[in-house]
Amino acid sequence: MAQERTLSIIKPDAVAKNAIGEIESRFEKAGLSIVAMKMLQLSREQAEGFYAEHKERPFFRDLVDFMTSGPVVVQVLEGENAILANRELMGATNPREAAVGTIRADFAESIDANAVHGSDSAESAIREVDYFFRGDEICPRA
Ligand code: RTP
Ligand code: MG
Repeated sequence: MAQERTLSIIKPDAVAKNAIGEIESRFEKAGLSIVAMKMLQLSREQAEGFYAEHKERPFFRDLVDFMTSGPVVVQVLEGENAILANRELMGATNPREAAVGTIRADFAESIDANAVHGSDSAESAIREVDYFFRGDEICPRA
């Protein structure tokens, strides 16, 4: 299986409930390596640009309001099949539909405050990693 990189965000709800460490631990225990990370307070412009694919959707304003409501932690995860592996760790978008043991089942409150983001395709991962990190901010494992 190919080594991949994916962009992960710990959203404001999970940061507010002091779940950063537990969530990062799930990535590491699953064999994904954190090769870049930073904490940010997103501006509206940053959040709108990141979620530009959703700008015509009815939930877009709520999504931007939520993503700018407090600090987030953004990280690049690297490992075998990292994009799908991270999506499986996250669980379904709506925590009520998320499988037992997933991050969203354990930490998310609602479809809006749903704890984490993860890139959904190889193309998205490249765009999203580039959106938050310069090349020299990524530190691959030797
Ligand atoms: P994400 O992009 O945050 O990883 O989540 P996702 O792929 O599972 O879901 P996506 O369809 O990309 O939607 C992005 C975020 O928008 C919010 N959302 N609200 N009210 C709604 O129907 C609705 N649908 C989506 C969620 O917070 C979702 O994570
Ligand atoms: Mg998405």
